[in-house]
Amino acid sequence: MMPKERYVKLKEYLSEENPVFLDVIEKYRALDSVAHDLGFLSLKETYTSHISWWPMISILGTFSAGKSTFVNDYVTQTVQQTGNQAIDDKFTVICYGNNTQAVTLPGLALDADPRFPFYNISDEVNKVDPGEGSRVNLYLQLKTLNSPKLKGKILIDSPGFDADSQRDAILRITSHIVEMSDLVLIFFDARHPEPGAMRDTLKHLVATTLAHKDANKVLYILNQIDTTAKEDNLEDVIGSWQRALAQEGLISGNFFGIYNEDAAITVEDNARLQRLKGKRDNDHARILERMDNVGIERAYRIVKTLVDRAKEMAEEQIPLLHESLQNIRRNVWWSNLLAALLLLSGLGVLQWQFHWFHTPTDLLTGGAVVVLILFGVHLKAGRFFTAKETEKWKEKRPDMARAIQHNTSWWRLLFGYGAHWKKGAKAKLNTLIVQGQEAIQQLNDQFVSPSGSQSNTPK
Ligand SMILES: Nc1nc2c(ncn2[C@@H]2O[C@H](COP(=O)(O)OP(=O)(O)OP(=O)(O)O)[C@@H](O)[C@H]2O)c(=O)[nH]1
Ligand SMILES: [Mg+2]
Repeated sequence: MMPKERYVKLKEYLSEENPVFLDVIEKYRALDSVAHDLGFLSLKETYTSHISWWPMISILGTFSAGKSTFVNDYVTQTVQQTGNQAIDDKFTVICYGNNTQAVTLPGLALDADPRFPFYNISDEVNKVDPGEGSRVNLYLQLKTLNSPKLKGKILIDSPGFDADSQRDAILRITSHIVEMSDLVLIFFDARHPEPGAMRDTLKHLVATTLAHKDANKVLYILNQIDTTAKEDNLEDVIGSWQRALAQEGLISGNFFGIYNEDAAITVEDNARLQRLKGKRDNDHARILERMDNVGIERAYRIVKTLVDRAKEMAEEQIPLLHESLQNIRRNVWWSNLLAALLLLSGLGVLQWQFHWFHTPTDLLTGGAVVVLILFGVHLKAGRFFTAKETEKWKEKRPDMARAIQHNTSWWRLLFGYGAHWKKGAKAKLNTLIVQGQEAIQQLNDQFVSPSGSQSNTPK
């Protein structure tokens, strides 16, 4: 899909949801156009395909913690298998579909579809685990399901996380998911009251989420707290779990304790049951509220990503590109100068020894030949130094490599880039940053009541 069609489609999908998006899509378009001009994006690409326009909830956690059971309960259908040994070996993206039966599609469907947050994930996976990207079907699948709960959002269920036996590909996908999600639920399991055995797993999950700027989107959920009924030690278990998290650096956070009523053990003691149920009902309701409001978080994320992208381009990409182009240009000019000196001194020697040039026509012809040769040198040197600089970036930053190629035509290397090149782009980006901040205020006006408390319902 070309960017132009994509803008139209996105507007079509999103305008009903929130009129702010119409504006935001235009801003993405403006950002794309700066990137197209500078060459950071090819004309076929658009930043609108680098983010998830769907509100996205991901469910991560230790194996057999009850992730899939929770998902099934949420969508009120058995879409995922559950069981007491490691069941899931893939990330499953679950979204709404019209079909009466749940349909499972291979990971390739996600990799190739720009509407989903895994577009081109195989490239990402290849970067950390060469060759593994082509086996994306091993890691990902898509399920569509006719559940009203899923309308307008996607859910991701994941394989049980085990830091010891984790492949780079899985780690890469996990951090990609945390990055893209509006809400991340991390499940732990109260059957392991001594989280020591889970230390590495804990460490990794907490590190991945702590590293994230937007920590509020991560909910830490101790699941299966019904199992504490036997020894009646709910507080102890919660306490030791929170201490274990604190040891990994997570001091404050959104902590919850829940269980699934259908999967729970039978609790004979009615007082214990009521206490557990009280905790569960309260925490479960809070989790569901966050899940239901994920559309709001998505709106902020989309605008924030725009602002971050614009800042990155202005503060990082453009200065880097400028420096690279200056390098190339300097080297090309030195080559030109050296070639000119060599040529002129060579001709000087010839004239002195053999008296080649007699008439003005001779001089003119000689001059023309010199200019031609110098032009040839310019082209060759341009190509040589451009290739060298491109090579430097190719692996790390394909966007830089592309932009260098884009900005090194022979005439640009000869006459420079124009004084307005950098200034113009930066001015446009600064406008976008300011407008993005205004859009955030617009969202605040919609979602936040004047008293400052979250009203959570769009006007
Ligand atoms: N007692 C109790 N058992 C639960 C609860 N939730 C799930 N279970 C059981 O725990 C087992 C594992 O549940 P799953 O939902 O498959 O766990 P998962 O996290 O998806 O596991 P993997 O996909 O293998 O990582 C199943 O046998 C569930 O019936 C709960 O709240 N309490
Ligand atoms: Mg599962």
